Amino acid sequence: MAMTKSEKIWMNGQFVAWDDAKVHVLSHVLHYGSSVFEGIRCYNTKQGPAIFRLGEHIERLTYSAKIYRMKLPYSSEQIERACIDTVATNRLAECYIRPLVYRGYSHVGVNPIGTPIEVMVAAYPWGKYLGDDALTKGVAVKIGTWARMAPNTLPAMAKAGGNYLNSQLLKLEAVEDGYAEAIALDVNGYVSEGSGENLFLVLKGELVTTPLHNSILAGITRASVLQLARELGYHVREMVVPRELLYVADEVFFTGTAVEVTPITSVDRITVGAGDVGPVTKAIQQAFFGIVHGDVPDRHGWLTKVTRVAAQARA
Ligand code: PPE
Repeated sequence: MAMTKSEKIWMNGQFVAWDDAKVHVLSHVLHYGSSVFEGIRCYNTKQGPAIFRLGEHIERLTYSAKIYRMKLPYSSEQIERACIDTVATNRLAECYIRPLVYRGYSHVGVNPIGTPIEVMVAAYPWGKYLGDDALTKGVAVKIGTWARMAPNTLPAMAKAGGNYLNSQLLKLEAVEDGYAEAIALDVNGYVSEGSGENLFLVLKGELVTTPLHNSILAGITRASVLQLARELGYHVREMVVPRELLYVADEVFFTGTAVEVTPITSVDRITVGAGDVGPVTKAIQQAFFGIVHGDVPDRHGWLTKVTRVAAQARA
């Protein structure tokens, strides 16, 4: 599953060739997981490439950095520019954008004080997160045996590299056991989220998602889906979810930048609802893809157009 390369990566204010975007092996981040990052999608709309909710993603990046006391050497506006320019310079249309802020090379030792804060932005094509058929056919998931991190251990609100060790344990177990993904419970046994996705349930026509205090990432797709669902006239609710509610829900689906809106057709081999893509999930998918693909007007101002000419002048 090698990734598709693009030409250039933005590294600390400059574009470098993809193969030259390297760090020292004694960089703090490699030893202690000291990074914060984002995942953003750019879609090819009729009006050209457009980045989904760029401002909100970079805002979350600044929150993640703040939580870990990392002083960003660039303004939010400069990092947003770097994202736009990276898409433009690589002449990409549909792609995934990965900004990463990390503690670089100066000394080894847990104490991070004095490590340089480095920033990179890469953009590259990335297909469907859970397989080509996932969006139309749905996926089978299990409840992972690893819990999400407890409150006051690793902050779930920060999208930090180290958090993804927990995600990797969940993912490896799921794949090994023949599932597309794992859903994690929190330390109290309530439903949290997937290894890299937020979770929604449909209960008798009402849309439910787990709240921030169940160790979830405050997903930007989650917020968008909550808003779109309200606009479609659904009752929406953030609610603590016991595991067994997943088994008896009418529909269950994942949301996330990578996963988009992906239906879940079974949990622990128990069929969810009718075992296919439910009507509410379909309606949400339609509303979401309508906007990101530019087929309906961008009434919320969620899309940032990538204009090649302006970006190339800066590159
Ligand atoms: N929870 C987790 C733990 C998570 O990693 C993501 C995004 C979400 C929820 C959804 O958040 P949002 O993208 O803002 O709607 N996961 C990113 C990383 C995936 C990866 O494998 O890398 C993503 O979807 O880009």
